[in-house]
Amino acid sequence: MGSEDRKLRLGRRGFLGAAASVLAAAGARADAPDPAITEVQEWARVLGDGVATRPYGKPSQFEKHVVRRDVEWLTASRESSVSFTPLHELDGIITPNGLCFERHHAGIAEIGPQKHRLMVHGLVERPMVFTMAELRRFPGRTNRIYFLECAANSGMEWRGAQLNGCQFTHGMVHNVMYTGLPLKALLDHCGVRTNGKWLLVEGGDASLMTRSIPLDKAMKDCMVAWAMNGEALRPEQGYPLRLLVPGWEGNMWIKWLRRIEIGDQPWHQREETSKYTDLLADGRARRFTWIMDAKSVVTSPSPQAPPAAKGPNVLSGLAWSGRGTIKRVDVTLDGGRNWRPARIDGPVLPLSLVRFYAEFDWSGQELLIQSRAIDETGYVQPTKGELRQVRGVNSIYHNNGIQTWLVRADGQTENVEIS
Ligand SMILES: Nc1nc2c(c(=O)[nH]1)N[C@H]1C(S)=C(S)[C@@H](COP(=O)(O)O)O[C@H]1N2
Ligand SMILES: [Mo]
Repeated sequence: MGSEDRKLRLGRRGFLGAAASVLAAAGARADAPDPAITEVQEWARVLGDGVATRPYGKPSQFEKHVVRRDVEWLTASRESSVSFTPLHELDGIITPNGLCFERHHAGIAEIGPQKHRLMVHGLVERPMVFTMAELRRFPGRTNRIYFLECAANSGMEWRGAQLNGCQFTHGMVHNVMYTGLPLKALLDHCGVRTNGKWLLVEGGDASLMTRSIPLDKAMKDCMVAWAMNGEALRPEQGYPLRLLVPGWEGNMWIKWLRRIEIGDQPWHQREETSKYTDLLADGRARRFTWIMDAKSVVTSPSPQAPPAAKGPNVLSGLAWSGRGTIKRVDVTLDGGRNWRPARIDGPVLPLSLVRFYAEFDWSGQELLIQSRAIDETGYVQPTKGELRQVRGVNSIYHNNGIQTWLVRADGQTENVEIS
C-alpha cells in the first residue's frame, strides 16, 4: 500500500470501522513529524549512571506513584494496621516484593537470622528446635506460587460502595513465589503422635499472634518459607521465616514464625473467635471460615486507572480461588446484561492469582464494568446482593462479591453498587 493510499484510508476511519480502530490503537501516524522522535533527546546527550552505582536497584523515578498506601480512617495506629497493594499499577501475576500489602498487629519485627528459632513440640515423638541454617540444610526445599488474601479484604464494602480504588477495595492480596520447606517434612521429622490433630502456630513479633490449623491442612500443602520472589523475605512479610497456608485466610499465615505446638483440639484463640469470624444476621457467628472463595476484580479501568481515551482499550484484572484453579472469568461492560469470557493469560496455577484481559472499544458511553470468577469446583463468584442474602450485613470478613466500576462519559471512574 503506497503512502498516499494509506493516508486516504486512514482519513476515512468512519468507513473503515474495525480496521481503522486497530490502526489507531497502534500509535500516531509516522508521517506527522514528532519532536520526541526527530530531535536528539536530553538523555541521549550524556552518559548515564554506571554499573553498581545503584547496588540494589529501584524503580524508575517516574514510577514514584506506584506505592503501598493506607487509609487514614483505618489507621488509628500504624503498628496495628494495613497498607494496600497498588493492584491498578501492576500486571502479570507476581506482586513485586516492595509492593506486597502489609498487615501487622504489632509493627514490623526486626529479627536477625542468627537469633531466630523455630520450635516444634507438643504431641510429637521428638520435640525439636531449628535454626535458620538447619532449615536451609533440610532436604526437600521447594518453590511455589500462592496468593495471600486477608479475610478483611473488601471488608469495608459490606454495607455498600465505600473506597474509591481497587487498591483499597481489593488490595489486601499479594501473589508471590516462595522458597522453603513443606511443613510435612518438618512434622514427619518430629513424628506427630496419633492423637495429634491440630497445630498452634505462633509468631515472634510483639503480638505473638497464634492460630489453630488442622493437621490435615498442615500435611497437605502448608510450608515454612524464607524467600519470596527469589530473595530473602522482606521484614514486612515476616523475615526470616513465615508460614504459608495456601488458599486460606491471610491471618493464618503467621509471620516471624517461632513455634508450632501439636495438640488434639483447636485452641480458639482471639484471631479465630472474636476476629476473622463472620457475625450472621441472627447473631450467630460462622466457625472456622478458613478458605478464601473465588473472587476477581477489574484492576483497569478502575477509579485510580480510568480509561485513557476513547477508542481501543484493554480491560485487565485478577482472579483467584482458595479452592483450586480458576477455570473462567467473565466480564461485562453493561452491569451484567451481557457477559463475555475474558482472555486468561500467563500461568494458570492453583491457589494463585491469574491475569485476565478483555479488549474493548469505548465510544464514550457510560460503562458498568464487572468481572466474575468461576473455579474448578464450578463455584461462581456471587453478587454482593446474593452474598448479603446468606450472610446479612454484620460481616467484615470474607467478602468475595462482584465489584462494579462505573465509567462516566468523561472517563471518571467510580466504585458503585448496582445490586
Ligand atoms: N506474627 C504475625 N503474623 C501475621 C500477622 C501479624 O500481625 N503478626 N498478621 C496476619 C494477617 S491478619 C495477615 S492478612 C497476613 C498479612 O501478611 P503480609 O503482611 O505479608 O501481607 O499476615 C498474618 N500473619
Ligand atoms: Mo488479615
